[in-house]
Amino acid sequence: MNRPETAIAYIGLGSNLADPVAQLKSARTAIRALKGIHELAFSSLYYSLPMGPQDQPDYFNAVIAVETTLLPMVLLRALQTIENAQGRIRKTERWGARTLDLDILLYNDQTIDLPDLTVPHSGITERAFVLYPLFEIAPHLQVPGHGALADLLSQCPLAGLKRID
Ligand code: ROI
Repeated sequence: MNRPETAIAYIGLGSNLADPVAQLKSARTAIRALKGIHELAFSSLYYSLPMGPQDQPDYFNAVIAVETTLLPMVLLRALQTIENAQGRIRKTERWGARTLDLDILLYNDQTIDLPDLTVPHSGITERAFVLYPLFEIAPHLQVPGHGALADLLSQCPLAGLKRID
């Protein structure tokens, strides 16, 4: 039987509620337990100030690299199931606090523009809490449509981001 094709995907993790560090760690465990996913690398955890509304707790962020046989929308649904299992409540307010946010940042070198999924992630170029952990595990990445990750990072202020482990 043919082996299914694999892709390399980068997933951003963020949390600012209900013990964020524990949220990120259990999200990592849940991602690793998904069928059709193999972890390649997990960044340090980062402490970051909220982007968007400031009347919410500070965030913790990380990035995981995986090899996967899951197609992008299947991966997205699997990640949403993990978000929901960890108590994510989707509010109408945009950019509010959340127990767990899992975003597909990159999927191979694909550009995806679907109603529920934009890859590369639309905020990737201006988010220090995405660029720095991504750079830690994949310093030579090219971001489709945006050039070298290293160049994006050099133009992105740290904005209070701190590596914590
Ligand atoms: N701000 C930070 N620092 N980290 C996040 O993960 C994060 N996620 C979001 C918004 C609300 C945009 N702000 C964030 O979705």
